Amino acid sequence: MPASDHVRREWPAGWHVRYVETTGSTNADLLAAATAGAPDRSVLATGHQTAGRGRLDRRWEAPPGTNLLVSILFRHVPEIPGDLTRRVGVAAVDAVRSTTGADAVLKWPNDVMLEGRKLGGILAQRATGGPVVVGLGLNVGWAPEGAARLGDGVAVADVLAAVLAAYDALPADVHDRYLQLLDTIGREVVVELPDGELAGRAVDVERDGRLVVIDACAVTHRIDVGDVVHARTREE
Ligand code: BT5
Repeated sequence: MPASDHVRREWPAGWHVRYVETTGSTNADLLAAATAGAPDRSVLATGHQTAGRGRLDRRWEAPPGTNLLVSILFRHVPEIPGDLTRRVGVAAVDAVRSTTGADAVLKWPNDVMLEGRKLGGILAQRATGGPVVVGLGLNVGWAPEGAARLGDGVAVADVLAAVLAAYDALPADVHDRYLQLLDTIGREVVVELPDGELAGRAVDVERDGRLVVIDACAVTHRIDVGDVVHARTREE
């Protein structure tokens, strides 16, 4: 996102948006800022990350000035902290739809997907003392091999403004909307777990965020952490 886009823009009320040209990771910066007293709904966007993080210590890649790279600090943490992550995921999908018309969806737990390819990812981390930082990377002008992007005609700052506005417009209880947007439900999936693999049908997500999968022996599994591969087309 060019700095000029940030400076001239009016952001939705109540969000404290800051932009830096380059940094290590906006999540890491905002976690530090949280400890130093940054206000609720602080938003840090950058044009470039030198150490962008994915989940499970993976990397998040984007060349300078191409994509949305942003983190949001939430001081009011709900009973189920994962609700914040799901809210940002739903807001990201709504923002993509409103700014481009593209039919984005979610893949469990919080990947933003376009036509079966990853368009964006979310990483939530908890700061010392409880506040939560939710980071969103969304491919606008660039995507790695096999991933999706929105395209050159889309302004990164417009997408960020749309994400914040969409977040403001969410219902108090976002669970049903999350389930509606979640392309994973009803699909045959393979879940890559920290200690192996599980194949089965994804049938639900519980309120605490766990994915419910029924395997071939009709055993029900509830999964906290994993990567889902959609094995074949959903049977409607
Ligand atoms: C995620 O992790 O999807 C969470 C990504 C969160 C990134 C944001 S950017 C702002 C904030 N600051 C940070 O430091 N992070 C957050 P995960 O599900 O683990 O996906 C990571 C994997 O996706 C990598 O191992 C790559 O295979 C792939 N990947 C990396 N960059 C990508 C990109 N731009 N688009 C699609 N896939 C990518």
